[in-house]
Amino acid sequence: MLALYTYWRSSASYRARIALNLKGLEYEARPVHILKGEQKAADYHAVNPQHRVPALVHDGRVLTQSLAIIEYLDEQFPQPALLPKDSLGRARVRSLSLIPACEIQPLQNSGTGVHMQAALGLSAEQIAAWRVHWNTLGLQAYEDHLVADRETGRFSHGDTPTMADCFLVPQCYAARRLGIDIDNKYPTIARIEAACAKLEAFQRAHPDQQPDRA
Ligand SMILES: N[C@@H](CCC(=O)N[C@@H](CS)C(=O)NCC(=O)O)C(=O)O
Repeated sequence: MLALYTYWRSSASYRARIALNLKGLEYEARPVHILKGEQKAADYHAVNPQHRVPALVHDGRVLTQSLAIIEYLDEQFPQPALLPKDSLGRARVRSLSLIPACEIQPLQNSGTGVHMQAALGLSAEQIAAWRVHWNTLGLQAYEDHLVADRETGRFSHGDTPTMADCFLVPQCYAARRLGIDIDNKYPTIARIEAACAKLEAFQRAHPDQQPDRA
């Protein structure tokens, strides 16, 4: 049995939803409304003491951190593979995935914004500019990798979706919400995002398709 603690607009939850769908796995969605603070409630603390989504439950065991969740799914349910067979390929896919995971999303996270406002007194406009800054830097680096590397194909790594695409597409969604012009600034990312959008696994994972959509 699989269940996913998720929030419709959470980019980290969106990554896990894509991976579950690519694997063809059915799961129970357990919404956690992070803007209402439900991630800090005592019952969710027992699930994830870090108070973040997503969290995956598989046969009674809880996993946290989207990258760990996706790698776990790839090991438990190997087909279709989301990581390449070769070490260099796996390193490249992890490296691309970690750009959104480590260099962008933590800096744009809702909890980060709340703290910047409370601790530093920053305005909504200043926080939005901060988020645009880190999205722009990270996406430019991702684009430059795609352009430079011969492994780039129809998707971020080769001609089938990998874990990197599970991270890229939600980051594009977040960047577009911030008004970043992905189509003109990052044409290779835009091409891959469009290829992903044609696949049902990505369509079903989209925030607009989630039962807890506001
Ligand atoms: N590194 C974590 C990030 C998880 C994360 O930051 N989730 C956000 C939503 S995208 C969250 O739960 N934020 C709630 C908060 O900061 O209070 C992962 O990849 O799973």
